Amino acid sequence: MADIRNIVILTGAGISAESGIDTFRDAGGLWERHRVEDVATPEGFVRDPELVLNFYDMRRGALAKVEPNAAHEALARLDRQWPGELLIVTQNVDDLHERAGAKRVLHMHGELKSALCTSCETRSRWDGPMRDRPACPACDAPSLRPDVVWFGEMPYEMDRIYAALREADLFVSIGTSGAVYPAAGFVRDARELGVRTLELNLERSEGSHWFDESRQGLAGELVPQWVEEILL
Ligand code: BJW
Repeated sequence: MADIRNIVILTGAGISAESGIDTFRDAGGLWERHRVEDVATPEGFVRDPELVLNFYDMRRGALAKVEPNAAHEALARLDRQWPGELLIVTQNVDDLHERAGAKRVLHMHGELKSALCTSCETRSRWDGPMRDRPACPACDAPSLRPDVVWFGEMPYEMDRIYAALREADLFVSIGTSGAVYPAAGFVRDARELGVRTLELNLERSEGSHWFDESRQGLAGELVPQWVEEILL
């Protein structure tokens, strides 16, 4: 590991599963109980805003009942102690990386605790519900939507992510099925750039064969083990 200086870590729903947050595509996951087209597309929001606002109000409210787990804690420790560049790119809209203490975190699919105004496009910190159509803190219009990235929308800060990948020596993917692009393509982007790649996931994912190494198990066990190894 002595030759590794810069690290990009991609996290997905699997890292928060042991905290009690549902994943999307596992048995019993969110997409078994809610139609993606209804709750995670701009068209679904236009069709039935109340359904979508309720879905995200429910998930925002559930955040108060969960805590970061050993995997979030281990990444926060890595963030504190790693002397090189480090970027935790999370697809998750929860705030568990931050609550564990990680600072170098980028939410490529947005955040539950953020509101996006469809009138003035301002992003505002948001803790409460949205179903009662509160006013935008910036322009006062009752036009807030969840500040999350739905299918067909552009994820946040792609330039910064690709810049970090270009400078990286190691790319680590944790708890993601590799079913959703562009995140699912990062492993191939990394390989083309000559970056070493490691997957930590409960089971082999759709893109496991692209990784130099793939370890299977619970994030709460695999991530602390890997952090111990890399900090040695
Ligand atoms: C554990 C564990 C434990 C469980 N320990 N592991 C055809 C081909 C290619 C692309 C497309 C295509 N048609 C359309 C597209 C584009 C589309 C896409 O990818 N579609 C696919 C369905 C094919 N993508 C988009 O539209 C994106 N935008 C876009 O592409 O813009 C254009 C662009 C072009 C070029 C460059 C850049 C941009 C936007 C995607 C937005 C995704 N949004 C969501 C909802 C966000 C808000 C919300 O949370 O509600 O993001 S969908 C959902 O999936 C959410 C997640 O972030 C994302 C990924 O899911 P994730 O995290 O991988 O969860 P799961 O459940 O799938 O997997 C969990 C894994 O954990 C499993 O493997 C378990 O085994 C494991 N696990 N417990 C360790 N304890």
